[in-house]
Amino acid sequence: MLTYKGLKTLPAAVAVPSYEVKNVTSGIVHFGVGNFFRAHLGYYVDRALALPGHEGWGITGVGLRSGGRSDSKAQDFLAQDGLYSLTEIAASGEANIRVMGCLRDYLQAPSEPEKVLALLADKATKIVSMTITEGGYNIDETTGEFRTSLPAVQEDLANPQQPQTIFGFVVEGLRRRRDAGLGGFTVMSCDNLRHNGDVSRKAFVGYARALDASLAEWIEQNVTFPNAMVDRITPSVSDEAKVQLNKRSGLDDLQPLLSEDFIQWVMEDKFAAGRPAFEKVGVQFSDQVSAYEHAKIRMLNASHLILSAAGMLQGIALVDQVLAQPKLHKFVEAVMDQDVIPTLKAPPGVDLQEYKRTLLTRFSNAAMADQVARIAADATSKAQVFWTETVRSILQSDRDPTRILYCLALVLELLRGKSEQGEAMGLEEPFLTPEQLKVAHGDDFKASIALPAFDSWRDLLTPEREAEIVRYRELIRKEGVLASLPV
Ligand code: CS2
Repeated sequence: MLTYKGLKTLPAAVAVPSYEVKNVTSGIVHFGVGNFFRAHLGYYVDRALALPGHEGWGITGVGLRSGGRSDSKAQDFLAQDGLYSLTEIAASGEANIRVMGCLRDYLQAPSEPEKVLALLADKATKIVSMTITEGGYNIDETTGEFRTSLPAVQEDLANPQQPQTIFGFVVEGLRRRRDAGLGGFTVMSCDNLRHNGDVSRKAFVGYARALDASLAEWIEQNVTFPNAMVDRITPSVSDEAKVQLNKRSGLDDLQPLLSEDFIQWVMEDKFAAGRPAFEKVGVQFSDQVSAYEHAKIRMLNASHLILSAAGMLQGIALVDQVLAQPKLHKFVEAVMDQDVIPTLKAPPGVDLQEYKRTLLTRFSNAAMADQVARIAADATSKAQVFWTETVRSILQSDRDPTRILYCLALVLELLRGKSEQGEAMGLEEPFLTPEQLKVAHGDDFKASIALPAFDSWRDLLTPEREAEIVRYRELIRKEGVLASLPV
């Protein structure tokens, strides 16, 4: 097993931390210790820990769930002294393997809530970061406000000292800091949202305001919420893939991780309580983050969702295999060329055509074996976050709306939950109510267009456009995805 003690005797091809892992303490608390976090923030922090004077910037991970896989993950992290291996594989097949020492502790919030709160209130904690998914910020996409009506939020508001949600934990931690005369920290979202810092501010301050207006004001003054664009394709690792990764590395890692070799993080330099020298390890600081966010979300994530919806319907499991179909390749490229790029402002120094070509190469990286099911999960939140600006720009202009209307039909067919072969897909839609799920699975085309997921462009859906979406749905069902693609 991978442990601190065994670090010195690992296979030569595996890079190990050049810093003394044992001396590292936590300055960052991260909620949502998934694969993306471990391959992205974990990667940058691991590099930063090798810089002089950085031993206070380790990470304590916090899991918000307990039971089943959450428990076994927690046990694995603790058994391995927080160490894990990352295998990066380029589209060319070239691999690079390293052991990361950045994760210094792991807490499960449901069973150790006091420990989590004490850590948040500790002055050593300077950054609280999170990967809680696009839908996890509990923002009403139409009003842009935090939804206090959610039952778990209501419970936290009624018992703020025994929180269950991330909002409850972070705000109670901040209350304790304020009462102890300490300063705030930086709340750093690492999720794929447009303006993820601004959205986090809305969420955390919105929750605090519902609890205590003066605390909300203190948070506004003492906590910063930098916006950031995060990027690295990080597939899920099946048990079989774990065996393969360990075979390749020669390690016996309980939680081996795989990612592409590409990585990017563009962030605003707004840190309330200091930060590692991230600029020395490849992070780009910029005051024009939103241009990068828009390009990444509207090109990468939006295309990913198209490929995944198509793949799920076709019964093709992997992104590179979906893209290998020339018609789908052509369609995704046409959406980027004709619907996205013309309505997008290029980030400084970025050529969007070049960016598109790089994306297509990244998507075609077969070694990732990136699962369409991973990307299709929570498609209703993702479609809103990744597609809204493109859908609105096209439907508001006199450009041809064909491809966009087809994409809307595609996502509705995905939500129906049945592949072209008639098989149930087992979709994960954590934010749909049982009634909404019933509508999504059903055959009433009009009712499904009325789902709240379509609210962000509802005003632009004329009866003709709705009829076009329905027509495409019928066509997809009759002829299948490939034959019905408008290319
Ligand atoms: C994917 C992302 O889940 C998704 O929707 O598009 O996880 C994607 O792999 C990352 O954003 C890449 O940076």
